[in-house]
Amino acid sequence: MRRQVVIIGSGPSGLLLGQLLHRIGIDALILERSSKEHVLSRVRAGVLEEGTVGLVRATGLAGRLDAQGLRHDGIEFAFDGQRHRIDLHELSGGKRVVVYGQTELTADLMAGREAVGAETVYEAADVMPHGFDTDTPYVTYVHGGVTHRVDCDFIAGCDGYHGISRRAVPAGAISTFERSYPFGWLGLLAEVPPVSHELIYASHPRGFALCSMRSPTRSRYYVQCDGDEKVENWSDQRFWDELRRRLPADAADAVTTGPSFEKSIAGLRSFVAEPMRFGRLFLCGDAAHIVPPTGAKGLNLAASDVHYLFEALREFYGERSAAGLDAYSPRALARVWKAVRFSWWMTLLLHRFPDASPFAEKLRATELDYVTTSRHAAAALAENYVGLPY
Ligand code: RFL
Ligand code: PHB
Repeated sequence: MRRQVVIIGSGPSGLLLGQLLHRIGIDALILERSSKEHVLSRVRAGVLEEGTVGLVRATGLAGRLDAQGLRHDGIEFAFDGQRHRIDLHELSGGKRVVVYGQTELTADLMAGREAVGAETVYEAADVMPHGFDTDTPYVTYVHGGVTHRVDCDFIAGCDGYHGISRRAVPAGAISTFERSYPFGWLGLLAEVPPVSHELIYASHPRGFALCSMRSPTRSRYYVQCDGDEKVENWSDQRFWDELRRRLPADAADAVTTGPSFEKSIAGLRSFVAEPMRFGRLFLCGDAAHIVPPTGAKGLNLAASDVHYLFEALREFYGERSAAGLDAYSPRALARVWKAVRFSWWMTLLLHRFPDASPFAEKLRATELDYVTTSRHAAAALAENYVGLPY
């Protein structure tokens, strides 16, 4: 079998890239390790930058996103019993974010792919990229007990942090930079109206809490928990009690509780692999970098990587120029590191660190005060939160 591009992974980065390539007549096969149902069951991101929304529109599949996505002009920070609004729209010169679940976006992109008959192999086992340091790369995989080989021009490694693409690169060719944080986020999804029409990022002596949403009737909440915490230890009642304790009284009183239909714990880490290109293998999204979710940047970085890679492939096939491909890694990494910095900063600002010195706590309180009282500091936050330009 021969394809122009093989995409490993059917998360948002693989699906976005596949659809954009399809629209300009470039033939791409997606190989996904899991089943379609499993991919669609993962509850993850919720905040989309305008650039991400623009990319989804370019796939022609933004109908539901445009109709149901919630446009947000601001966020709130809550601490010391008070709520402070940050006017993202005004401070960023007219930009905003859109709240729309990653699960819904994935479903839209998968449906669009199926509608045009573009092929995805689900439950592809032992996927392995080969020969990417030559002009004749290929990918092997096992499906239904049969080993297949696909020859191609390029391989896009869109297979997330635990994928094979990054691990297929010889250790000496890659540098990694990492920081883990000594806590996790326990997330809960429930069919109840959100506590407020905007997101609330709350910093409290008991730990961080986040009030987010998926729709006017569906809420997504998170509380900071210990890194080794088990989800079985958290009844819904315990979660709601803990969430309310960490919010200012007026917000706590406005929380509508109800049975959860999803609860999970995610660890927090920052990770970057450099470079993001190895010959004819290109890493995209979580395969190359991870950010803690505090800045709502993971999915948006996957989208900006896709933007750079798509433009480079378009240029290659359209004009036979490799300039975009050569620039891919430095371009993508420049934006990645800015989002890594912002996500790290938001994480430090809002979480309780178990080993924080009294001095560090004083500085953290001062920074919260500064960012909610200085227009310049708030504008820097807003510029990053709505998304830096591509
Ligand atoms: P994904 O989504 O991990 O998809 C990778 C796909 O590759 C498949 N795969 C393989 N396929 C074939 N062979 C192999 N060997 C394979 N190994 C893996 C996997 O099954 C999977 O289908 O990566 P992608 O596409 O790069 O997308 C990245 C985003 O999913 C991620 O960055 C975001 O979810 C992060 N994130 C957030 N990002 C935001 O922009 N805004 C947010 O508000 C936000 N909130 C979050 C988040 C992530 C969270 N968790 C769970 C870590 C909130 C949370 C709690
Ligand atoms: C979410 O809605 O899942 C969400 C929102 C904002 C974040 C992280 C996650 O910073």
